[in-house]
Amino acid sequence: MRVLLIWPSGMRGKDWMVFPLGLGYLRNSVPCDILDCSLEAVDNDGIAERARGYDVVGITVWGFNTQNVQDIINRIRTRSSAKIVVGGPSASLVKADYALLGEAEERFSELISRLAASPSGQVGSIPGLGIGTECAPEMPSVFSDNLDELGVVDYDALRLADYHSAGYKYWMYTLKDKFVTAPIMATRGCPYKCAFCAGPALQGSKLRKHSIEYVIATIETLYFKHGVRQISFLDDNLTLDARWAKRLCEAIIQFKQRNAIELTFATSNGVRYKTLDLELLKLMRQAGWGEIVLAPESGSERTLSRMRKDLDLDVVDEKVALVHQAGLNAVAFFIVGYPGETHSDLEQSRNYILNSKFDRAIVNLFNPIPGTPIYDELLKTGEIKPEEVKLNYRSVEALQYVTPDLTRDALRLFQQQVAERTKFREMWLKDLPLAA
Ligand code: B12
Ligand code: SF4
Repeated sequence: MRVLLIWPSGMRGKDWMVFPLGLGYLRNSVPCDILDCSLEAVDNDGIAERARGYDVVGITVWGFNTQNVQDIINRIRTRSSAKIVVGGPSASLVKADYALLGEAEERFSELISRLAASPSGQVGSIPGLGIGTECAPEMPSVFSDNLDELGVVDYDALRLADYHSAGYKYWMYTLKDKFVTAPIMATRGCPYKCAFCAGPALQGSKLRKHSIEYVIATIETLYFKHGVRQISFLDDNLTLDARWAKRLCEAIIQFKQRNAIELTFATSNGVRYKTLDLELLKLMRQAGWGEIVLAPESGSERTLSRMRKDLDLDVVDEKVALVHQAGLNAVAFFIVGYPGETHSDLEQSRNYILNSKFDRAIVNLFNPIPGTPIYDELLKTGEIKPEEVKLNYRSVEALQYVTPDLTRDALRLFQQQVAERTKFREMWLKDLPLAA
């Protein structure tokens, strides 16, 4: 079977790019070509042209590019009889021949084998597989326990060097252009159930980990072969298993000492509070972390409960103090405009942000993300419509959804009032030894 995987246009903005790490794993289980539209200037007709001659075309779908992907699919259909498979966080929102939801390495390989065996496209059932245009498949619930078996990501095949030339930076804003960066995902799965998040649906609720040896080998390749000097762990919860995380930090420290090198790390999606202790934080500092991102998300207990965040705000100050004691900066994520929020909730969040000991707050406007429990809830109540999904986190004007008790003016005012606390301090990581 000739398989083409497409990383569609829309995965790159003015100052951000999403690296196609997922395709790196998929290509380990299914031999394929990759068309990366973030790196190649090709319009949707050009993409359809490139798809000619393939038996299967797979396309990644995220919430913000569903319409674009649908257009690509429609154009491919006019030129080719390839079977079209969609995957990724928002695969269920487009109409293709097959939609394979969630983490997909093993099931994608199974699907390709079955397609090879059945020219008519009768593939039977596979967990999380939707067939045809009308189905809304259920998320699969069981995923591979042995992550190492998914193989080593070939960053050359994903054209990491071209990403660097194109200006790929991830979580580098405090360091400007000092370091060359690359992403790694060391663990998958999250046992929490925050209503605004699609993470657990995509990768399941069980925490699964690569071996420490696997992670160190990847770090080694990134450092020596690709010149990477800062690594971003994309994990939803890198430190959830604190014992494992401590062993990882110790292994990183030894690796750096053995090779007499400098390398910095980030866990930019944040870590949960519960398992953070001083020993772990000090090890992270020693391993090369400069800041820890935490996610209180709101200063209102009522909103936190609606978010199903499972977080006690009293614990937050205690943990921020530990972060500081370990010599790290503390960054905090917040969401404002969450469904059901009132002016009183906003006031509590505002006071919380203004009085907190965080070094910086990142305030995102609430967006209903397809694949999340709150999205389904808002669909059911009729507060949102599925057709148009446009995610944006900073511009109040462009917000698609504003919760009934709030107004755009109130959200704008909130942004102004906390603006001072959201600023970067240029010299934050000044104490970190900088890599050559
Ligand atoms: C890291 C990350 C980012 C990073 C990406 C950095 C990078 N990669 O270089 C950044 C910060 C750029 C980012 C941005 C955003 N992100 Co984000 N991100 C993630 C995160 C944590 C990991 C993504 C990742 O790389 N996973 C690793 C690989 C191995 O997995 P994967 O990509 O999912 O691929 C697997 C499957 O999806 C599937 N698959 C993928 N493609 C295909 C194709 C086919 C054909 C098949 C069969 C299968 C398949 O198989 C792959 C292997 O198992 C996920 C949550 C998560 N746990 O996955 C959220 C997540 C994907 N992000 C999300 C969102 C909403 C965003 C933003 C819109 C938010 C924002 N603040 O702006 C932006 C988008 C960019 C923008 N500004 O508009 C949502 C997506 C929801 C949705 N339905 O689209 C997620 C699920 C988190 C959440 N809050 O729920 N993100
Ligand atoms: S926000 Fe973080 S803790 Fe909550 S469900 Fe998503 S990944 Fe898990």
